[in-house]
Amino acid sequence: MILEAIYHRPKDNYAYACTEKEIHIRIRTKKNDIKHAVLLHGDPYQWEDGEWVYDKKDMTLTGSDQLFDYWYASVTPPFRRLRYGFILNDGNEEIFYGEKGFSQDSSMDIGDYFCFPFLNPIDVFDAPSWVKDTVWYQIFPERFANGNRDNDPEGTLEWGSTEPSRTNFFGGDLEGVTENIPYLKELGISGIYFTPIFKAFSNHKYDTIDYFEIDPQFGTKETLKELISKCHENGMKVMLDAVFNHSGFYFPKFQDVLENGEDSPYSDWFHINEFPLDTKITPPNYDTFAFEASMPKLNTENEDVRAYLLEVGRYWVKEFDIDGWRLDVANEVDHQFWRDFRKEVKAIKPDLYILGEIWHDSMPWLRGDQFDAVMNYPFTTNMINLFAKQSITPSGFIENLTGVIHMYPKTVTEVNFNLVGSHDTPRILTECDEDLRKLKQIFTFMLSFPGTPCIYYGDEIGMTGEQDPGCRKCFPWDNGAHNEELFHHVKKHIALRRSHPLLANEGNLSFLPPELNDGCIAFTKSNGKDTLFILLNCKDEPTSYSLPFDLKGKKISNLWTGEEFAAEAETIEVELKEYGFAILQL
Ligand code: ARE
Ligand code: CA
Repeated sequence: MILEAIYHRPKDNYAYACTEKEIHIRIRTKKNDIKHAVLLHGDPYQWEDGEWVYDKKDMTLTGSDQLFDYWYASVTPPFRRLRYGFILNDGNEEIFYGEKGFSQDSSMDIGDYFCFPFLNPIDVFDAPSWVKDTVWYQIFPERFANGNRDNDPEGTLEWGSTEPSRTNFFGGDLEGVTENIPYLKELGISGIYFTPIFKAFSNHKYDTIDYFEIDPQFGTKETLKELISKCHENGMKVMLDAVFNHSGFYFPKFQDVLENGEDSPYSDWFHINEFPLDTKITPPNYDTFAFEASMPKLNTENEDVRAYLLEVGRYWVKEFDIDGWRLDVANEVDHQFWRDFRKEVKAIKPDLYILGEIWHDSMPWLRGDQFDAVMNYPFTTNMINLFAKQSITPSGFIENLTGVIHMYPKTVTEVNFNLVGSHDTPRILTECDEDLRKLKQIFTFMLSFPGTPCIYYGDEIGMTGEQDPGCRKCFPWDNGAHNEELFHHVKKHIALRRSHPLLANEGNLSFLPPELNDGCIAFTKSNGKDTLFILLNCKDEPTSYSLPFDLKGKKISNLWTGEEFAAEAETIEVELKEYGFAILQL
């Protein structure tokens, strides 16, 4: 047994309250080392005749990444307190593992067990449950639709007449979105995430001038109200982008510091390293987002700044009834600020969704006191590497994704924001080298996988484009430019996800061993009663996949084609075309 590989910590992704009664415990061991894992658990205060009273529960192997296996058990301690340890067996020896280390037997002092002191309801991770059933659509407002030519900024170009550049404008606005709600409804969308809409200088609006105004190019507060109420009438949530890490260059308070230097009442609103400010040198002599002189970093430790930004957070929730905040560059703002932010906005709307933009391991922000979820870019990378570029194998993909899933509690994974592209990345069809078959598979996987999936505007009709600004083209409203086949593929998957909660966040996921067919990804979702089987052929040639279950006599439905058949033989072969897929109800 390789003891060095064994890891557990009684917090975060390894031990967490899943509901007000249930605690999930996980442990990591070396891959293929342990044959059997048991959780030994009891209440710390329950003793009989001087002996501690405990139970044992078999743990389930929930997956493996490159180096490790992950085991899981769920317990419902009657008094909400838990002491526990692990009995690990590799077929040769059995070892007990507790907080103080390893021992040959489990008769140790109660203080040597791991401790989950008390399940306090307030500490249960409580992301809004509607998110689990939401399919998002990300809109970059300048490029989705121009619904009002009167608000077009000076120099606006003809819609789609040329490639997007860092500085050009095409006139997209909020009315354009409102007009096209029927289109989104037809697709099956249930939430829209808007990149920033507040008054700013650039076409992307990440350089805020006024956090309390809608950019006049996009509309007015009235048009936003109208948009939100129409979205709500049509069963769509609305999430806005909060850019609190930095302001824009033309934010009046920054202009004041530029002008008055140390004498400005706002001199402490930013991180100034030296007065007077020099905007021409790289890096500037004040902290910024990246090295962008036009994006001075806000000092969120300053009380006035905190009060100001918290008011922004509250204002759009209270006055406009938005349903979510996406937080830009969330990992560069202090944790304390985000704790206050959560308290303030959730006090107004308890089921508001708080989504942090973090591209990396985000556990420290996902403990229930800050964000509900993060943008799941590790998911994106693996999706691209497998389905689009084939730079990793199906087994590598399964290992990596298993790692991502075990990086967070299950309660986080269910609401985590899965995307395959955004305004910050090349278009997914471009990543696929414009091979539609690959893109269809990507949608099949994303829309059958746990989490809350998001479609970047136009990906559903086959828009292309490189890294920004190329990925920010105008949505072509001429239907001739839409790939109808792709649109229907996405639409059908969204509908299927809605009618079969097992395709979304119900039940438990388990990948089938990739050795069964090294060109395929296969996984099941099961709630104990029903099981779905999802299969994708990642190869450029047809294949046949033998289901490793005894299904004789069972009725099987193909959810994609609607066919039903009774399994006559013990083994069933599923024939797949190149880049084909199947979704079966077993
Ligand atoms: C412009 C150019 C870019 C250029 C950049 C360099 O368009 O091509 O690379 O300048 O400074 C907004 C605009 C961008 C603009 C940028 C600066 O939308 O078009 O870029 O402002 O003017 C990291 C951060 C992450 C951030 C990305 C961009 O962690 O928070 O970089 N994303 C948000 C928004 C952006 C927005 C800003 C931040 C600024 O979503 O749209 O940009 O408000 C790795 C790293 C990540 C890194 C990621 C992408 O995976 O690990 O940390 O994200 O790459 O670079
Ligand atoms: Ca317009």
